[in-house]
Order: sequence, then structure tokens, then C-alpha cells
Amino acid sequence: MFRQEMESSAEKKKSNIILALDLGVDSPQRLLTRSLRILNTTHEHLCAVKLNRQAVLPLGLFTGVQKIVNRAKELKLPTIMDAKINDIGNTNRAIAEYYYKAGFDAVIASPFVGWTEGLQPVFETAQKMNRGVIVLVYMSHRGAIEGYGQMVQDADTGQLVPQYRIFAERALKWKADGAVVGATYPEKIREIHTVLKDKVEIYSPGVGAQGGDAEVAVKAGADYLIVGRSVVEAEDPAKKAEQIKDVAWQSLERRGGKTE
Ligand code: O7M
Repeated sequence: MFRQEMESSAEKKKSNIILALDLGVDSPQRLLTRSLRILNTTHEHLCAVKLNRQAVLPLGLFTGVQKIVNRAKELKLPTIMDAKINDIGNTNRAIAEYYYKAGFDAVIASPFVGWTEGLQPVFETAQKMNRGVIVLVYMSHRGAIEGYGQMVQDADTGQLVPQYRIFAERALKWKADGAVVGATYPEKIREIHTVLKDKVEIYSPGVGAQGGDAEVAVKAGADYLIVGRSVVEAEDPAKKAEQIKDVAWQSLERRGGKTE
């Protein structure tokens, strides 16, 4: 359901850009006003909006953040809560339920906590409430290699494999609605894409401010690009969003679109 919502939003808007509404540290009132202003000016270039805990902390979930979620819904944009859920199952279940109740269409979760008493309750809650779960597979920052890139012993085969390959296989097995792979590592996108085989779409953050390139990331296999500072800190956020969208969408079309 979430996956279809994303696909139809992307198709309608001719955009595979997800805006990360990360506005740094400011007063709650100013953060809310600025968030809504940026959303209102950039929405036609977006296929979805992502919020992070850096917005939930100052704004509150059912007070400020929900206003942004509701505005996104009026603009027919799916919303993703980047909570990077990573606790025990009982806590994870409550966290997911709160975010879904606030209106989010999907949450992002960390596979490091595993399935049993880890992410299983999140996937169960998602199924019950008809929402999505996106899992991290390889993050965009340089330290990602220390966790996602470490060599680990595959419990099934006994062989040494990189952690991210196991996470990619879990994303498939768990029927995740998306996998996050940093745009800063196009070779990882390519490799993970061969595991996911278009059964799980790749969400790629790290374009612009972190050094990733939109065209390279999409060409490597990224389906959606998550973009924050390059847009929200631009002098003209709408123009910047449009520029990135044009590059990313054309690259996707040249690639032959998102194969089913
Ligand atoms: O474009 P930026 O660098 O300003 O913002 C990128 C956004 O993507 C920001 O909200 C990060 O929290 C998020 N992100 C990463 O930058 N790297 C990751 O590996 C994963 C995420 C993310 O979205 O996680 C789901």
C-alpha cells in the first residue's frame, strides 16, 4: 500500500525527490512556520516528505509535527517518519503506533535490532494499520563502514559477508517497503540493487550537502532520493528542488524507470 502510494505520487509529480525537512535548531514557532513555508513552496517538485526526530523534539508529535503531516496530506504527499527505530520490540511497537497515529505513512527502522523482539512488532503494527516500514541497509556517512560495512558471519551459511548484504537480504525476507542506501556510496547502491532486484525500492540520502550526486545515485539503482540541506538551505528552495528533480527524474527515465 505505501509502496503503491509512493509509486503513484512519483508518477503523478514526475519526481522521485523526498524532501527531508531538517531545519536545525530554532524556536518551535519559527520551525513550524519555516517548515510549512518550505513545504508550500517546494511541493510540486516532490513525491514525499520525510521528518526526523530533530523536528519532533522541539515541535512535539501531536502538536507541531502533525500540522506538517496534515499539510503534506492536503498536498497529497506521502509522509515518512525517520525515527530509525532501534529498541526492544515492545518499545518499538509503541513508537511505530504513535507515529502512524499522528498520520505518518511509513517509519524508518534499524535492522541492527533483528527480527524477534526487535522489528517484528513494527512490521506487525504496520500491517495492522496499513502503513510502511523502510529499513536502513547502508548509511551515507563515513562511519557507516564501522557498522554496516563490517564483515560478519552469516548465521545460515557460516560464511563471512558484509553486514549490509545481510541487511539487504533481511529487507527482502521481511518484505520491507524500502531500503536506505547512501547516495555517497554508488557502488554499494549497485551491489545492494542486485540483491533487492527491484523487489524492494532503494531510498537514497546524501545528495548535495554530503557529497552524493543525484545522477550517479539514480544510475546506480536508487529509486528515490532523500534531499535536505541542499533544498531547505538554498536561497530559492523551490528552484533548487526543481533542479535536483529534473536531474533525478531524467536519470530514472534513462535507466528505464523502476522495473517491477
Ligand atoms: O540532504 P541532507 O544531508 O541535509 O539530509 C539527509 C537526510 O537523510 C537527513 O534527514 C538524514 O537524517 C537522512 N539520512 C542520511 O543522511 N543518511 C542515512 O544514511 C540515512 C538517512 C535517512 O533518511 O535515514 C532514513
